[in-house]
Amino acid sequence: MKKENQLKQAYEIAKERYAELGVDVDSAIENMKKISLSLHCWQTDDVVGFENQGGPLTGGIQVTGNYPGRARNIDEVRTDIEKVTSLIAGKHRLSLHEIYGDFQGKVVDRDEVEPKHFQSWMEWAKEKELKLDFNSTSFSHPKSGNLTLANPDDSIRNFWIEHTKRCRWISEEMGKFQNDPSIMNLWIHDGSKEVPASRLKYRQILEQSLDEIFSTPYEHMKDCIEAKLFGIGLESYTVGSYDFYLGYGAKKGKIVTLDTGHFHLTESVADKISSLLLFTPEIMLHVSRPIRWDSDHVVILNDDLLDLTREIIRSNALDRIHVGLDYFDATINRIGAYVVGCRATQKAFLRALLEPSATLQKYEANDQYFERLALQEELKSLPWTAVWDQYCLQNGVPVGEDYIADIKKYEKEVTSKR
Ligand code: RNT
Ligand code: ZN
Repeated sequence: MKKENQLKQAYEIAKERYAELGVDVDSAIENMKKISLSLHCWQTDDVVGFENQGGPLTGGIQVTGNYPGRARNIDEVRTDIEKVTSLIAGKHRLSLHEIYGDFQGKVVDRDEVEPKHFQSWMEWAKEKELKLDFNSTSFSHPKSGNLTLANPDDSIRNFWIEHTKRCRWISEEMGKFQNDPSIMNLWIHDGSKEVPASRLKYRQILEQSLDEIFSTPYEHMKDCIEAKLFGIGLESYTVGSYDFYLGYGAKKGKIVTLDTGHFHLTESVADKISSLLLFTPEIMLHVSRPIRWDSDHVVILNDDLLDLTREIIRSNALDRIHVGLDYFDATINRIGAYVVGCRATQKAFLRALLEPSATLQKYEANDQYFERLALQEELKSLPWTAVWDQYCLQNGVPVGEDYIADIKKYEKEVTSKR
């Protein structure tokens, strides 16, 4: 109780301090309700999935580490996700990859998958008040190779077209079932280790494949397309580059996914938000943390993340943004990895919501550049942590570092026994 009173006092002081700058702290907390995180199911099990013919992870992505406690079956993934959501405020979503289907021990190839393989997921998600998003899976399969939808060999290309079409159908059924559009992300690793003789050829094939895939209109799902800089073993050329998908998305009205790990390290992903908002319908984010390359480190509260969330809030774009997470760390407690990344993302949004953006924009319009710089600098040391604590308290989730003990307990009782 004493601690709660202290937090309350700290919050009241913070509220007054922010009010001096014209910021309504209660409405910032209220606005946090608009931010649902789409949790990436693959942090629970190192992107392995439950396909009975599934081979090792391929496709230019890699998970490092072998910390004990990986989820080995659907029930374990679900229990882990339930644990994660109990430690983060708000209502969230779960993003499933096709390889996480409930195949009931049968071998279901990627061109045979159907909505029924996700029925139990839909029912479970409904019970847990989670909405589902979806992803086609073109990696970790005998037909993955270096080229899938951009493959000149029609038998392979058609296999992946069929897979992706079915995934859209599944996503549509999820959307219908949950009465809320399911967001389907399409990412393929297609590329080559050495410089190809024709860069154009494979991009033309990919464009045709996408046109075919998207030819069926749906109402309860939304398509998004994710670019990448390079994959491991495919360093010289990526068919689905950012230019490719940006052009495709702008021309055909598709959502472009921005994975924060998929750009040159000095490139600002935050800077892309305002351009995408002008030329594409909505934006899907894969919040990640690259260290020297697309290493998928656990998301932390760093400047890149703060810049990104600030851009979204400054553009007043919350209703056009989908916030997915995408990282996989198997070197530490996986639930802990999840919770740290989720909470960091929420903190970044809260800090962005606490910005007196009207004042900053007024300074800018009046050429008051010193004032603009000074205020931005001072905002960094305002008592946002008191607001964060209050947000956690109000939502009945652990305050501060209290979740660490909770996760250690879950490790002792659940994951360490796997
Ligand atoms: C890979 C992409 C992609 C994957 C997931 C598993 O570089 O980021 O989003 O991480 O589909
Ligand atoms: Zn991604």
